[in-house]
Amino acid sequence: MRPLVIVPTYNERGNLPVLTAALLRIPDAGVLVVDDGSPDGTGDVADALAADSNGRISVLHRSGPRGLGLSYIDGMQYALGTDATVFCQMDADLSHDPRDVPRLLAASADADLVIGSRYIPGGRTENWSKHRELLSRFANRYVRTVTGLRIADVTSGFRCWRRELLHRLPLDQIVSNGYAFQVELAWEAASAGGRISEVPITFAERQQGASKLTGQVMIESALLPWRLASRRRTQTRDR
Ligand SMILES: Nc1nc2c(ncn2[C@@H]2O[C@H](COP(=O)(O)OP(=O)(O)O)[C@@H](O)[C@H]2O)c(=O)[nH]1
Ligand SMILES: [Mg+2]
Repeated sequence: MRPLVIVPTYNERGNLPVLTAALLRIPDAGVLVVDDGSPDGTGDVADALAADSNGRISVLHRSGPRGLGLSYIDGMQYALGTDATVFCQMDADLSHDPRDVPRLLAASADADLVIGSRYIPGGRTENWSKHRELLSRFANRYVRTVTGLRIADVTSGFRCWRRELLHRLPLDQIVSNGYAFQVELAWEAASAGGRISEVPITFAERQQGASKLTGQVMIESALLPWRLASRRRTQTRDR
């Protein structure tokens, strides 16, 4: 198995070196940093880490419109051009514990998409405000109700994909630019008949830097499930 961990960054210069050091301890793992021209110089930090990594870290510097979804699409397209067999995705801010990656990778032996889940038994969040946790739980329930997806943590950004599934997904047709991307790609994975499993994780709130969750991102996330539901109706009609 050759895993490649895709890490989107925007202003994560303090967190990134800690994360990559931990990821490089995983045998044969590569890291792809997708930086959106971070004003704090995360891109330069990433380049320095890459130069010192024996080729295990690569960096994609994006320009143009920034966004988590846009970064993941570029990163996944780049990743599919490498010889990696499994692709993981995780936040750079250490909310996702790099020591959990081997557990997700092991689960990918039996699943095309493994999701690190806060909302199955054994999973939890740490140091999150009550408000943030309620928002996240509500968002998950809302997405499940509108789309019919049966995933407990459908907004989680900690995932591992088998190449066979990821390369079949219509990455060039994804409409979400922001966090809604996670929901849209899970939906595409289920539509493609992918086997999806969840493993419990502890999500710890970041200690350094700031969250980029904005009002605009939340509006996109609120509307996307309805777009997905109507996409399903169109697909059913066309069949
Ligand atoms: N490349 C890129 N990364 C982003 C963008 N927005 C957020 N991120 C990264 O996505 C991950 C999750 O973002 P974060 O702000 O921590 O969201 P939160 O955990 O939901 O509060 C972190 O690694 C961020 O640096 C963006 O516009 N572009
Ligand atoms: Mg975060």
